[in-house]
Amino acid sequence: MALTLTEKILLSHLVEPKGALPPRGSDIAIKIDQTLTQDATGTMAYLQFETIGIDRVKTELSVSYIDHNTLQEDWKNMDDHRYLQSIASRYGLYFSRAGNGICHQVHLERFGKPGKTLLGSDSHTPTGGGIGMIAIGAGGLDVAVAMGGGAFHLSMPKVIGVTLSGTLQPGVSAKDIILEVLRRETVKGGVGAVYEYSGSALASLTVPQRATITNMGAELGATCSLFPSDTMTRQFLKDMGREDDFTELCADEGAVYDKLITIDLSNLQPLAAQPHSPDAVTEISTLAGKKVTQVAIGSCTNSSLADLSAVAAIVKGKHIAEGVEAGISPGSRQTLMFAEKSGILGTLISAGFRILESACGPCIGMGFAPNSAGVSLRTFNRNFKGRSGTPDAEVYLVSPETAAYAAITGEISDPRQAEAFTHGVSAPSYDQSLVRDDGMLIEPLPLERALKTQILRGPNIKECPACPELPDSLTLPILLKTADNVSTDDIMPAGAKVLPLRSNIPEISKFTFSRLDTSFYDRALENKGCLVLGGENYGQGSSREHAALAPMYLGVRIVLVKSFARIHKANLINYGILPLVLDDQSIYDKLSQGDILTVSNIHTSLTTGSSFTLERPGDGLVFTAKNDFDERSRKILLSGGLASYTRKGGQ
Ligand code: MIC
Ligand code: SF4
Repeated sequence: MALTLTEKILLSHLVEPKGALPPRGSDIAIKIDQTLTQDATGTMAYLQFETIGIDRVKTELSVSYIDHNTLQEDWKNMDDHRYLQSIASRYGLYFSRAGNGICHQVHLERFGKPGKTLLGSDSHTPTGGGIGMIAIGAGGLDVAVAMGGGAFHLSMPKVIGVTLSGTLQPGVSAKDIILEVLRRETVKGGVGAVYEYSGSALASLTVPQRATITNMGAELGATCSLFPSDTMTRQFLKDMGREDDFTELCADEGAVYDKLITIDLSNLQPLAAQPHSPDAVTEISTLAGKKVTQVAIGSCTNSSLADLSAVAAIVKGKHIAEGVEAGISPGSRQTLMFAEKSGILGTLISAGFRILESACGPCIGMGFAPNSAGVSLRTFNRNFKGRSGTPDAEVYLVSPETAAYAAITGEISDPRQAEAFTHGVSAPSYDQSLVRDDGMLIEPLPLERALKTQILRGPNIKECPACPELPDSLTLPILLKTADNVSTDDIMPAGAKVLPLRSNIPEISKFTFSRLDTSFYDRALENKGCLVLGGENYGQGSSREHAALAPMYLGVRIVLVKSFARIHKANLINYGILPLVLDDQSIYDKLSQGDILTVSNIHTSLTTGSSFTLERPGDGLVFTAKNDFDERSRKILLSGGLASYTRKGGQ
């Protein structure tokens, strides 16, 4: 049978069921070849990994990156960095030091390999799909299990084919392609699916451009996105000095897709995602003339050398408009070094760009917040309200070309009108292979030396709290009722104030739901056990398991919603919180904050697979919630979370 590329890679890594891929939606387990973690999720992942009790990671390659917590307003983050470095030395991981760049870009440049599987404790791990990998984001605990040699469990995804034809007009770029997909598919359109790209346009799409698309595929809620491995992939790997890592990979002729999308790149317009959702996409022409106060270029979506060079071509000889602050964070130190060598950096500095660190920086609210009620154009992937650090800022997600043109004009305008495109001024040409830099990567130590490494634990690193077991029956108040599309940023914000507390659950839990309801923490402490009611796509966005861990710590036992985002649902299960989906969505409107609900026979439902029955004792309203868990998830919930399930010998 003709297979999609997704099916081929999954089949070659299939651990369960044996032999053949099951129907879409069934539970599968796959072998993980590579893992990555970053520092904001890494400490919890490695605290869990340490409890597995093995001497060395069992993957082909595991890398620990420092890229999120680099503001370091006090000792806490550097303590975390030192803990993570000592863990990497002790357990045989590569360590990417602070300053080396954003995990996804560095991984693509230095480690990504076509046909391999990658699991990362960051939701943008699917960036690796740009180089032909099945690269999936997950909670830190799942990544810890994979480092210990355990398989990764997921639902057999649908495969959505995206056929790209034509050629991008000058001034229109890869970011506009993924914005177009988001406009059509929405932030929940990709749940349970892999987007697999093909078509004649691929011949002109480089790996960094493809990686922009697979990176922001995370905003579709997709499991991952995937490009074939072809001559463009070979060229990229050659530039990176890793041609030996190349393998040619594509879907079989006649492969069957669950759905097909076609985009003619020649007709694509420059686009923007408007506040406050990555799928609120419109044409730049509809926003033309809007004054801009800030421009930020960078993040794991758009910080490659090609992106910086496109920006340089547009701003060369010009100056950032008065009233605009513009900053740029190169995605990797290698990119920064090359930008310096090729003159790109000089052009950017002359134009007035502030050169920020090679790190996540403003994307996760670590500095460079916009002014109050400011209009910020960002080349990033998320514009959830308040994520920039300024609650009333309007954040638009755009291409580097659109951002650069706005930086010099001071307003949103069509980048195709930039001189660089109207007068055919091309971006500086460069031979990327001139700079390859592994100087800030520390290689794994040989076992004998590794075993002698002492783990360095700072005082902010607190143990991960244990999960309570789920009783057979629970009577709980609805402590919070939320709207649709609540993101993990709403459940557990990031930013300069909160991120340094990622290794300390008691402290970070004080910020739980603080964006939605500042009284939640105190009310949760008073209630000692509660339920959260959510709408559609609950838990979209980041993979941070703190959005499950902190609610668990505060006594949230059940989250009842219309629908979940994939990673967050898995994190809730891993931390023993029962994630329930309403059978009848109209019940949501009948329930209010403050209502008391009883769920009985939880153990029977988890054992037999029957639906859950809930009752509002006040007026006798009875309704059901789906039992849509696979067998392993049910066992994890019965064991009181993944850590306890694993300790009891569960796989
Ligand atoms: C994000 O972009 O929201 C983050 C910060 O990279 C998160 C991870 C985290 O919260 O640490 C993600 O995307 O998973
Ligand atoms: Fe970092 Fe932003 Fe990418 Fe998350 S989305 S990994 S914060 S650059």
